[in-house]
Amino acid sequence: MTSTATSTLPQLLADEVTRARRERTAIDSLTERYGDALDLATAYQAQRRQRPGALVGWKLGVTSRAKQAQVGVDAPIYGFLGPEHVLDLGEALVTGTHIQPRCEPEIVFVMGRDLTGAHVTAADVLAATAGVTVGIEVLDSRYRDYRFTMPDVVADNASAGRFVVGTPRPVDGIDLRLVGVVLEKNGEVVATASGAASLGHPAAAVAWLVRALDADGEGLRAGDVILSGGLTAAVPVQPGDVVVASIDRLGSVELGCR
Ligand code: 0L1
Ligand code: MG
Repeated sequence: MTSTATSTLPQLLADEVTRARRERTAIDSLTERYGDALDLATAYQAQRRQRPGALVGWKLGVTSRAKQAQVGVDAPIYGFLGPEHVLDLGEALVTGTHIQPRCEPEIVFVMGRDLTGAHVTAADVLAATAGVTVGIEVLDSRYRDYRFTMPDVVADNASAGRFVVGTPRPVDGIDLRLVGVVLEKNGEVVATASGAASLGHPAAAVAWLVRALDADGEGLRAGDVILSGGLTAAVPVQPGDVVVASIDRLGSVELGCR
């Protein structure tokens, strides 16, 4: 464990969140303890210290009104996706490996080429996209009862847990604002939305991510998988649950829990 005498605040925060994740024990809001010292820039530094060597991609968070209302944060954030977050198609979610998992439907982009820049637009994102598909993100906040501030949740890698994605298809001819989204749990429809729920257009959400990364001299790489933001409120899951996300033109993906 890192000692307070020798560690910077971002490292202390990263250590606390990492321990909570490893021990599957929820912690109280870090903002309550660190106050104004835990600003957004410090939170992103803490997040960066948790990254694995190689990334699979990125996730947008809190991009829809439904999500903002659910967690009380009112602006988008981002997190990283590493190999440890990937669930294969047909692989069950073992809920006991998480603290308080919740599932939400996502429109997923797979990048066809690198994309960087401070002025990237939704059109630029679509031009750089190899394919789009449906996904389910499993969230798992390390904060008790999902009670957090914006810096808290950024330091916790935007509640990233696991994710599963369908088969990408070309985006040509699909208006991602208009695609209908249905989230089912155990055969019942629990939430609906359209693609426009994520910052007006899922590609606009990805453009926001590119601009945010650019501020730190980073960007998207060809092959990156991007979760463009939960389109509905997230639904809690427990062993025995089956969650299905269906998105018009993009297909369906199913996740069983045990
Ligand atoms: O992907 C998301 O929208 C989640 C970001 C963090 C908020 C949450 O834990 O629901
Ligand atoms: Mg999400």
